[in-house]
Amino acid sequence: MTKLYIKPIFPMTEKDFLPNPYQEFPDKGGVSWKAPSNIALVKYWGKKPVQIPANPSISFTLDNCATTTSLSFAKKEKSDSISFDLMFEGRPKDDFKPKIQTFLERVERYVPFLKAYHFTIETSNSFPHSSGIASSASGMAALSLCLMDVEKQLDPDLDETLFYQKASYLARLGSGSACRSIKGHLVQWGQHANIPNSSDLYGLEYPFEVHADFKGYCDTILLVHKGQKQVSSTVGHQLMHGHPYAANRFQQAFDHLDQLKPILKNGDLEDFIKLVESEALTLHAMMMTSMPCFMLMKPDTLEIIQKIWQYREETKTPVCFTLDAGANVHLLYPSSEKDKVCAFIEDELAQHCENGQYIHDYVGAGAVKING
Ligand code: 2P0
Repeated sequence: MTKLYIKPIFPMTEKDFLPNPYQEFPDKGGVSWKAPSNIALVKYWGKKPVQIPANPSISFTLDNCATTTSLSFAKKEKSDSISFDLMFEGRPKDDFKPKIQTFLERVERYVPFLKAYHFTIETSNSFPHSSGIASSASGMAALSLCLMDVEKQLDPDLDETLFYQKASYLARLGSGSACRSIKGHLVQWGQHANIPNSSDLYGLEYPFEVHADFKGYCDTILLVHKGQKQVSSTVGHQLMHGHPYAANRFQQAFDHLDQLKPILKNGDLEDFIKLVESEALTLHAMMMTSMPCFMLMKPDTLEIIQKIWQYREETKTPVCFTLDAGANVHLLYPSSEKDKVCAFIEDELAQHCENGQYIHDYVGAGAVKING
C-alpha cells in the first residue's frame, strides 16, 4: 500500500522559512514599514538558544508607539559579506550597528539576498528615544518587514500568510518580543498545548474569541524613569538559568494563558486585572530574586501602583497596571473610562513621572507598509 505524505500546514518548522529560489534581482530599490511596540500581559522572561522562549506569552499590540524604518538597497560588485549604513532619526548611528549586524548574520540563511546588496537603513521612533520604552521590539519588527518586502520582490509568488509569519520569525531572531509586533490587537507567542498552532518560532494572532472591550483598550505609559536601565533584558533573561523559582514561574505563565481564555472571551475585568497585575509583579519578583539580584522599579513606580490600587478601591474604576522591564508603568483601562482616568492621571499620577511626561496609547491593528 502506498503511503500518502500530506505536508502538515502547522506547526511551521525552521525549514519552512527557507526561501524559494529567487526569480529576479532588481538592481536597486527601497521599502518602508511602520511597526508598533507591544505590551505583554503574560510576560516572556527566560529563553533557550536561539531565541526560544522558556514560556509562552501574550501581548497587546500598541498603536502610537512605533518605529518607522526605510530600507534602500543597491546591488554591489562583491557579494561576500553583509554591508549596511544605519541612520537613526536622520543621523548616522554607529552604536546600534553591532546589534543589527548580529541580527542580519542570524537571518542571512533565511533571506540569502542579503550579501547581494548594500543596504541603507533609516529608522525613527514616534516616542522619545530616551523614554525608556523599548524600541527593540518595534525596531526589529519594522526591519524584518522591510526584509520580507524585499524578498517579495525577488519571489512575487510569496504567500501573504507566510510573509507575515516569516516576518515574525525573523523579528524573533532579532529580539524575542519583536515577534509580537507584526500583527494586531492580541498576539500570542510560544508553544502551548491548549492553543492550536501556537509556536516558539513566531507570534500568532490570538485565535480565540476576544470581547469587544479589549479591542480599543487604552494603555497610558507613565514615564517614571527615562534613563538607561541598570540591567538589560538580555542579562535578565540569562539570570533565569538556574533561578530558584524558574520552573514554577514558567508553569505559572502556561496556566495564566489558560486562565486568560475565558477572561478575554467574557470581558471579565476583575479577573483580568488580578492576572495582569500578578504577571507584572512576578516579572519584577524574578528580577529581585535572581542571583545577582536587581531591581528596576523606582520609588515613583511604587507610589503610582499604590495610588492605582487606592483609586480602584474608592471609585470601582477597572483600571490596572502592568510593567515592562523598567520603571515605567503601563496604565491599562477600557476606552469607556478614558475621561475619568485621564483626570486621575493629571491630578494624581503625572507628578510621579519624569518632567510630568506620559504617552497615551491604545490597542492597535499591527504593522503597516508605508508607500514612499
Ligand atoms: C515581554 N520583556 O514579554 C518581556 C516582559 C520585558 C518584560 O521581552 O533578549 O527585548 O531581545 O529576546 O524581547 C524584553 O526582552 O529580549 C521582554 P531579547 P526582549 O515583553
